[in-house]
Amino acid sequence: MSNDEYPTENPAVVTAGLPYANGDLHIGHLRSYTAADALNRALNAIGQQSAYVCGSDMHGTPVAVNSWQQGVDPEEFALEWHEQYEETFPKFDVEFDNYGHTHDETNTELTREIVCTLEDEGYIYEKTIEVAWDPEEDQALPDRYVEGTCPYCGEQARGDECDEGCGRHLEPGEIEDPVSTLTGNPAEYRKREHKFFEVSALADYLTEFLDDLEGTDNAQNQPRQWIEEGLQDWCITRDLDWGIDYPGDEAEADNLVLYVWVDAPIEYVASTKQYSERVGANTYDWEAVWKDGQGGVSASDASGGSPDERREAGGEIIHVIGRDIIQHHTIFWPTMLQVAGYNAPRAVCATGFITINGKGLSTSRNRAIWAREYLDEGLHPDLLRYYLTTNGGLQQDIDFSWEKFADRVNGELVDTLGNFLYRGLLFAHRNYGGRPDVGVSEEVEDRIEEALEEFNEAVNEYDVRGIGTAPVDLARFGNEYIQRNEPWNLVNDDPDAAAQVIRDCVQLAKAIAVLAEPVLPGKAEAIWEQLAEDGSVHDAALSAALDAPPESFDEPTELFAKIEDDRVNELDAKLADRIESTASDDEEDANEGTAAADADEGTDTADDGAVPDMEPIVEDRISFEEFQELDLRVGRILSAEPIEGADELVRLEVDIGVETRQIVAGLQQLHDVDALPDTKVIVVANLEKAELFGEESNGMVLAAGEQADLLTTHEDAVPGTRVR
Ligand code: B3M
Ligand code: ZN
Repeated sequence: MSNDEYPTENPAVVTAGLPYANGDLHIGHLRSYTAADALNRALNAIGQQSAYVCGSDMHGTPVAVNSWQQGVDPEEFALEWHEQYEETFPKFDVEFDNYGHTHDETNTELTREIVCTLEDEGYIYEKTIEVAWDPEEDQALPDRYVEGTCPYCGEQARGDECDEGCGRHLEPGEIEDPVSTLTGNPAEYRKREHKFFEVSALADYLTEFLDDLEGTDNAQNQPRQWIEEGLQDWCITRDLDWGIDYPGDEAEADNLVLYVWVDAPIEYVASTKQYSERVGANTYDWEAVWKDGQGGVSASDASGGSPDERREAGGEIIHVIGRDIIQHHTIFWPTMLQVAGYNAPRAVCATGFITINGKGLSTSRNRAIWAREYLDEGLHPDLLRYYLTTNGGLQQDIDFSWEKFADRVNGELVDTLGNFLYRGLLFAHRNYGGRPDVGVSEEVEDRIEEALEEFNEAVNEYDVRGIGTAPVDLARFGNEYIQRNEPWNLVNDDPDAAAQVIRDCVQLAKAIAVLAEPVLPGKAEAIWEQLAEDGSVHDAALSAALDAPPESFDEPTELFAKIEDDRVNELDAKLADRIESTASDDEEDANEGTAAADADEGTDTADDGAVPDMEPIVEDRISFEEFQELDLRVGRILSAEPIEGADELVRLEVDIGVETRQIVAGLQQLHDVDALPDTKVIVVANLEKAELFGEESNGMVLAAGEQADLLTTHEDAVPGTRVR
């Protein structure tokens, strides 16, 4: 790793993608905000100075279209949502050091300043392009004002993003067969002059930047592919009256506003600046983070120096985002920062998506778990924080169901964590009035040290799941330790031994509190209080895990309660009712019917009539949910080589978008091995790894029948696309 380990000498900033101020928050949002919050808390715990900043994204068509639909002024509309977010985040203990918004003065000024620098540095040019136009409304149709077909993958796309297909950013005019979302009319094209940022001139810089970038693999691999395919310049203005005006001469700027993706990430800087101004630069210096150590460099100096050199002088910038906005954070944003003379991000961590009961989260269908509704159910925020951050790695998709949620809460938080703490502390209180007066045993001290080391490693690897499971793993050890030593049998016969075991449990409880703080901040504070500790666990350093807890404390209470089956059923029924009453179900049912019919037809095509040697269809049906557990991806074979000594096997390198896999497949006799590279295949990505002829096989390539007829795709689905 070319970067220093955390904690470093430099201040860090953790950011989370800005929510568009246009609707209720749901678990899709909360996933990123809780992960980034946990990461920031964990960085602080290991001694890294770090601030967590964010803000509402007020501009762009996501706000303009929604406010227009409701007949309200976009500013008023966005501010209302902004205020609601400010209230909601703390309820989930998502504790920003600063939460601003993109329409405030700090961001507006900084954005104009940065755009002027891009101009001064010669990276902005004007070009006449054709933009979509609604003839009836006689207005331009930027971004979400049009829908059409993605030119890259053929899926239905929404304005500037292919949200249901390949996920790419779409430039104005790129969407095919555009239809106005205002009137439903096919859009026309009009010529308009727009400003472009010359991203294509920065390909070498970006390649170097990506080599140093930390975070999740997808945030490095996807942009590499885009660079390889050739970077386009980026249109940074829109014909819209909601946004930050393009700076400079009014007449020249011709009523153009900046594209929302210009001013949105600048809010990361603006929000850090506001924090710094509030607490004072001596406490936290935004310029030390975003500009070079000495308070910034001029833009012309900035183009020199590798990203690594520049970053080392500045702070540790860590972005946590959803995977649909990788392109904005690894192509557009770093090039803007570079030309404007700001430091490069150190890490981009891109989280996977969330499905609900196996189906895509859909706000319009009401298929979501809403933040407010979750709280209204009286469920503790830490439960959801734990579920969302530890369900899988950051990159993995999460399928939420109340049943799975309850299983994890009951198994890990109630049975393991809560059970250990309650039995250990209750025994301690009843028999010793608190902590027995002996030292911690070597075994337990070593185990705690090991847990702290693992936690430190997890932080350094941006492994939020590892951060969250650390306290549960320690509690698991605690349960096993108490069970193995049976202090209840020792109290009378061997009081010293009993005191030792309980002393160890009390220390484990304290270590658990410290380790739990990032993901379970509310519950960690409750453990801290049960131990009668001074101050707050939120200020405790990791090393406090080994300091002796107070000698006396009160009788503990149970920290977690089981979520019973009845409650799960009730929550499920409410969710189902809600989705149903939001209608649009008819349409979905119809679609499902078609899919089933297609599958039936499929079995007929094998032969005309008689179906020799066909395996009968397996009788046992699986649920849609079970099917969804298969992670099938489009892959592209990069290389294929026969494996020596194995007549049938070939070793494939397969690009599956998020990463490249080595897969061993029995294709040698049935295919021309040299012709395999570049073939698109379907890969079972979450199959257990296997070893074949000493070679690791990490996944499986799907093929039909004796001839291993490889499954492929017929359109342009890019590697990594999920097959459903
Ligand atoms: N407002 C929301 C999204 O596309 C968008 C993020 C901005 S981050 C600078 O997920
Ligand atoms: Zn697409």
